[in-house]
Amino acid sequence: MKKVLLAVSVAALAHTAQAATLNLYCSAQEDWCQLMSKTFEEKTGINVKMQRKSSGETFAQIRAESANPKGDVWWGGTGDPHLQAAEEKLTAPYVSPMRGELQDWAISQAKSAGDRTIGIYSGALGYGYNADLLKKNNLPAPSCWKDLLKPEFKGHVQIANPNSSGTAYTTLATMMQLFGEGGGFDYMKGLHKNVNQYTKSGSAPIKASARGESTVGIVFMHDAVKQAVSGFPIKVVAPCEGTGYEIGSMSIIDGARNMDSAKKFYDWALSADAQSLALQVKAFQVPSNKGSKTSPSAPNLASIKLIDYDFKKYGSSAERKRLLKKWDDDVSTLPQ
Ligand code: S7P
Repeated sequence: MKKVLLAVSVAALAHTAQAATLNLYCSAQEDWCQLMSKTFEEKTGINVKMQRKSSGETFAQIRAESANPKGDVWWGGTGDPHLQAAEEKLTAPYVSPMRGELQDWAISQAKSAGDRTIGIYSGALGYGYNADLLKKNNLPAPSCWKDLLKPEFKGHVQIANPNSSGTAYTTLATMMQLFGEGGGFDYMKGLHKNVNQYTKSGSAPIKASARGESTVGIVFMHDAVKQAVSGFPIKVVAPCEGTGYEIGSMSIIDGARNMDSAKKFYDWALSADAQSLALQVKAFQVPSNKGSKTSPSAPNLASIKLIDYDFKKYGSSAERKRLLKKWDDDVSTLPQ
C-alpha cells in the first residue's frame, strides 16, 4: 500500500514539475533573451521555452496562433506592435503589483492599452557607422538623416525590413513624423537607392557594420553602442533633425496556457534586479524600473533631440497596415 502511495505522490510531483512551464516569445536581442530565460528558470524552477523573433514576426505569429495560443508572455521588442496586439485583444489585461516602481512612460504605455502591455525599456533610434570603412571609401562623416541620401552612400546603408522588424517600422514612422507623409516616403525612396540589404532583424545592420561588411546601419542607438563598447570601430549618431524612440514592451498573451507562470515572469521582469541583468549583455536601453542599474555608456535620452512620437497613431493596427502596404508598393519595388 505504502509503495502505491509513494508511486502516486511521485507521479503527482512529476506532473506539477511538468506543469511549471513558460513559453516565452522574446523580441529583444538573443543574448538578453537567453539570460532572462536562464535566470528566471534558476530562480523559480519554472521551465522556460524561449523563441526569439523580431517584433513584427512575433506579432504575426501571435495573431496566427490566436485560436490556439502557444505563447504565454511576449517580452521585449518595440512598443508599436505590442499596442497593435492590445488593440486586437491578442494580449490580456494585467496590473502587476510592481507597477509603482516604474517610470511614468512605462505606466502611460500600459494605460493607453487598457493594461494589455507595459513599458520595460526605452531607447532612441539613430544609426552607427564603421569609421574605418568610411575613411577607406572617402565618405564624409554623416550626422543627419538626410546625409544618408547622398549619392556617395550608394550601397553603403543597411536597414531592416519594416514588415518583420520593429526597429525599421519605428524608422518608417519616424520619417512620417519628421518630414510629413509625402516627405517621409520621399525620404524612404531616396534611402532605398543607397540600401545594400533589407535584413529581417533590426539590429543586424549594425552587426554587419561592426564586421566591416557594410558602412552604415540604421538601428536603435543602444544597439550601435553595444558594438562600439565591444571594441568595433563604430561611431554612434543621434541625427541632427531629431529622431523617434521606442518604448520596448511586454505583454501576456490572451488565453495563455500557463497563466501563473506568465504572471510570475511578468512581475519579476519589472523588478530592478531583473532589469539590471541587461548590463551583463551590454543592453543599453533605459530600464523602466526606477531602481535598475544603468551604465555611463548608455545613450543619454535627455541630450538627444527626440520627436514627440505619436504612439497612439503609429501603434494602431490600421496605420501600421497602411504604411507597410505603401512601403511595399511604393518603395521596396523601386529599382536600386
Ligand atoms: O536589440 C535590442 C532591440 O533593438 O531589439 C528590439 C527590436 O525590436 C528587435 O528587433 P527587430 O527590430 O528585429 O524587431 C528593440 O526593442 C530593442 O531595443
